[in-house]
Amino acid sequence: MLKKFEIQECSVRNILDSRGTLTVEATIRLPDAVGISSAPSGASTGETEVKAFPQGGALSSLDIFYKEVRKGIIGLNALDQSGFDSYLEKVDGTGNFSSIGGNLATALSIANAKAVANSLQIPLYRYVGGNFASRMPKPLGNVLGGGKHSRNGTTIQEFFVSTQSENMLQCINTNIRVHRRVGEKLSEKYPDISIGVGDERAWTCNISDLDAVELVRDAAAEIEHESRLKILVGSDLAATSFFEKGKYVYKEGPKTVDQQKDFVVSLVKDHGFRVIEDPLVDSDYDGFADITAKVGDRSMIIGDDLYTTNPERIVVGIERKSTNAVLIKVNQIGTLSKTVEAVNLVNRAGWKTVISHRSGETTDDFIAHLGVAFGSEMIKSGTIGGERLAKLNELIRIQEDF
Ligand code: 2PG
Ligand code: MG
Repeated sequence: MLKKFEIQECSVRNILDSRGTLTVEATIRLPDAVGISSAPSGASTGETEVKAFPQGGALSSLDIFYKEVRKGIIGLNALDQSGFDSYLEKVDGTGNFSSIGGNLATALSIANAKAVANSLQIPLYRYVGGNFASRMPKPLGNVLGGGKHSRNGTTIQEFFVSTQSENMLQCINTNIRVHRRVGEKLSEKYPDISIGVGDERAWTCNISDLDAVELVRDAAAEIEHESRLKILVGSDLAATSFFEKGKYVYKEGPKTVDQQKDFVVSLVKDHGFRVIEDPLVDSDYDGFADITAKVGDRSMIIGDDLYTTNPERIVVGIERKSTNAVLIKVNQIGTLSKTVEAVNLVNRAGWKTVISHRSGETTDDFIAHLGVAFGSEMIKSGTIGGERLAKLNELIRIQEDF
């Protein structure tokens, strides 16, 4: 092993995420470089994602780290990312990080990659993506929503937009213009209803899901007309969160499974939605396939809770043609190596990846780098808010390299 990449020291601490919830930040020290990273947390977490924290929560991740994990990391070869990640899996020993916590694993895994990139004096996207990483993902930003990200919002978790321009600043700024227009339209149309923002700073307001569909669609069309840029509209239904006893229970009333599928198809066919995430409960691989067969030629159909970035679940989805795209979140699976395995499977199937933030974020910008490294079609990272703009502004900087 080159002495340059031998891990000298490793430490972790609790920091706070954008919801004010404790999470974990890790530091890896090499002889000539340091890597620091922190892990975000979800609110609408998938059933099959790794456990973010051990029993006892974020505080006990620290105890476990200093008692059981740290010693084995010191002396490892940081350049051997898969060896590093295998050690984390081995020391956890449960297969779902429930003993050390997926957020501890994620922070360590990414901190290790950052330390190597810093030591090599190249950006993280170049280290992970190699010489051929050259594609900038298009920002996908949440403008209106509800679900588990706010109270009394829509049943559907997110309505989002993605401006299609080669200029990153223009993409980000135009998504923000749609966000602003959605806010203006809400106050014009519903002067008596209070308006707030959810965890990701999308607007939230007690209106029906169908009213939200129309409002976002119209706001995007106006900004599309004004900016002369193509704007894709879509939605993360996060349907598992309102699936109860075989029905999709909207605040306006329940829908049967067939009605839900028809509704989603009409979002694409009648309302022009071009990005659909988690339209059905996260066990219904075949239902997803029905929707993909009907409108997958016109729209991205993305699995998030369906796959939880888990290679084994992605293989099943590919076999059943469930979707044509996969949402990628490192802390759903816990290590960079497993994430890369997931991305490679998706790419080999000819599908698209969308790298994503979590609803509770830190200011770490590593997903901006991974989105470029993976050649992702889009990066889902909100529209406004410091922790969201940390990623988006980093993409503006990265674009200067191309
Ligand atoms: C999602 C994410 C991010 P959470 O469902 O895609 O928007 O939400 O982090 O709460 O799982
Ligand atoms: Mg989702």
